[in-house]
Amino acid sequence: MSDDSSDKPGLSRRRVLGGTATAAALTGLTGAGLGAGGALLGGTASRAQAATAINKAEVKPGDLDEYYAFHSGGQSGEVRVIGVPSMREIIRIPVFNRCSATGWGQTNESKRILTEGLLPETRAYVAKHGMFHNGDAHHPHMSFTDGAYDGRYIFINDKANARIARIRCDVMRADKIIEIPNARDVHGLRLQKYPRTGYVFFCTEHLVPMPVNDGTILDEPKKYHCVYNAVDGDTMKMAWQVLVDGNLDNTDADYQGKYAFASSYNSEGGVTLAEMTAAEQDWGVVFNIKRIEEAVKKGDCQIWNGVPVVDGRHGSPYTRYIPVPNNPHGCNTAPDGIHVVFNGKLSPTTTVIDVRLLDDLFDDKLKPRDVVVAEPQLGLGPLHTAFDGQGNAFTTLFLDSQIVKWNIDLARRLYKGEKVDPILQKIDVQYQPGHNHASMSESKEADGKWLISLNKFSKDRFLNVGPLKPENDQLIDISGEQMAVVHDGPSFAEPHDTEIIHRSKVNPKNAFPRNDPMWEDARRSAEKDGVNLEEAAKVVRDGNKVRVYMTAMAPTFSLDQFTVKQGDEVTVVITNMDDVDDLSHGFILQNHGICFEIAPQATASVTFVADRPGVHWYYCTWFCHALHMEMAGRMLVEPRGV
Ligand code: K7E
Ligand code: CUA
Ligand code: CA
Repeated sequence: MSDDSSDKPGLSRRRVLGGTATAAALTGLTGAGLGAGGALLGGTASRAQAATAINKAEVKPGDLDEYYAFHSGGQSGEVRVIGVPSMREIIRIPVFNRCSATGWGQTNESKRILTEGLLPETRAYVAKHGMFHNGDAHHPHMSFTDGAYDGRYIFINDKANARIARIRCDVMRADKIIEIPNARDVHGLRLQKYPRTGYVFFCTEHLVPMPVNDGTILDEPKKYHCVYNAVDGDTMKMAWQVLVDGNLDNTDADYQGKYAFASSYNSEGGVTLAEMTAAEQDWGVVFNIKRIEEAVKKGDCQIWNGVPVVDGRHGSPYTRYIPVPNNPHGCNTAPDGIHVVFNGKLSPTTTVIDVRLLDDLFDDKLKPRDVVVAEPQLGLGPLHTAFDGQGNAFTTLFLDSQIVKWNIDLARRLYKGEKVDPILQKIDVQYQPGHNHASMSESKEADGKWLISLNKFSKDRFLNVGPLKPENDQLIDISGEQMAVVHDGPSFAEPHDTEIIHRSKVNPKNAFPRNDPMWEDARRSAEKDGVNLEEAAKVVRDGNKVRVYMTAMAPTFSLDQFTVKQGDEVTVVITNMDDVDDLSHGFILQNHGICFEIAPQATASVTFVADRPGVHWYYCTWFCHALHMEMAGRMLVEPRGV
């Protein structure tokens, strides 16, 4: 261990945990090293091996990556698209945030998507106090058909404001965002794998009064609840909720379309750290999808704010609670379609269940702990597990700052009493990993090539940028016997989760289809005004509302000026008639806080009040032509009363 260990993040984190965690959970914590800080090669991988791996990770200028990684953006509210193995950030997809470059959160098209799925009381709140411009995006997951990624959508949660979003992979834009009734947050999110997505499953994490949280119940935690949720991914409408005991954290689903799983770290139903860590064990919850669907159909549920809510607390036919030590976190289904891993967090173990035993569990032929088939001791702070599709698992050890590679079959044999060691290798990562993800890992096509470790601290790994440091997304070659770290990638607040998906699965378009539903509103308003969006160069006055229609075609806007009166509510609608690859235009209106992007063949619009008499230039923001600087025009605002 290095000599400056007193200020290592891992140790201070341990101190935090040490305050209230149970003695059992802390046994051995103080002896744990943080890993040899700065060492490129972890564990036992040889230097030669690592050099070959680094070679493999090189993507030469002009060459394309083999995989897309979709990173969540944490509290930045966005999704980022990364190329693997180069780890180059390729683009950002604004989702729950406000994006200055694209105008997401400002254009009428994005505002409709951001508001139409809000619950009535939230809509009233934002109408009064302004739009939410933040989100806490944790779990991006691509839709499945028959257990394989199908390239249609990425779904992602907003833990901050209880929303889930759907991103269309054909254009890499969010097209639906909904707020979840009866809850105050959304954390773990995974998708139905079979026969297809299908359901978007997700957890609510923080206990709140349900179904009404209006102040009539305040400091009475015994009356708080969490629910497990299913949304129909095609319609983005709530399908059902299941009331549970305790809280829920992360989730996953099986490959048979029968069961979904969630971890709970707060079986105690506590509201303080001390209460939430009081028990030695919490649980993993298994949800019986067929039974829940039947209950909804035959009405064995209550309707809370329009959602059928099935009572899945202890003793119900809809759930089973499997005791799991201790404040478990990640919940991961293996690509073998058989094993589900709950990661112990405060316990140095992961708990593995076998989905083939679940029918008997629900028929009460087995007890909850009978479906546990392995519980290997892996190291300190296991949070999440990824898989290589060859029977091996890779678990992040937050406190040890390591990834541990272990074999599921060996872990089963150890559990049965054989003298075997399931741990194949431990490798240091820098530092403190949360999620990890292996290429194609959450699908039946897991291919065991690359692993990304999303580390929460970068500390000394990059040039010092002041008190706020980036996270460190490390790329690890897992194709050989031994893992090797091959790349450090700084990233801004804060990828929690990622998916590495082969490029053959993702087929984005180079231009929007002209009839895209995204600007249906603009098209309808244009039709009413007798304007053809594709040829528009027209100002339509309607009382004090003015609609300005123009096209953008490098290097001109079809209107190089328009005149309005002070106080007019002005809507500028622009259609990009260029259909060349990579030819976006943009529109900035000076001194009005307005900027948005118009992708090839897209229409985008913004509405504002022209309350500043005078000359205001607008100009194109996306470099589009040698005469890009000249792609501009003037808005002339006549003073009121003229
Ligand atoms: Cu572990 Cu939100 Cu999946 Cu963070 S969660 S690490
Ligand atoms: Cu159009 Cu720059
Ligand atoms: Ca607990």
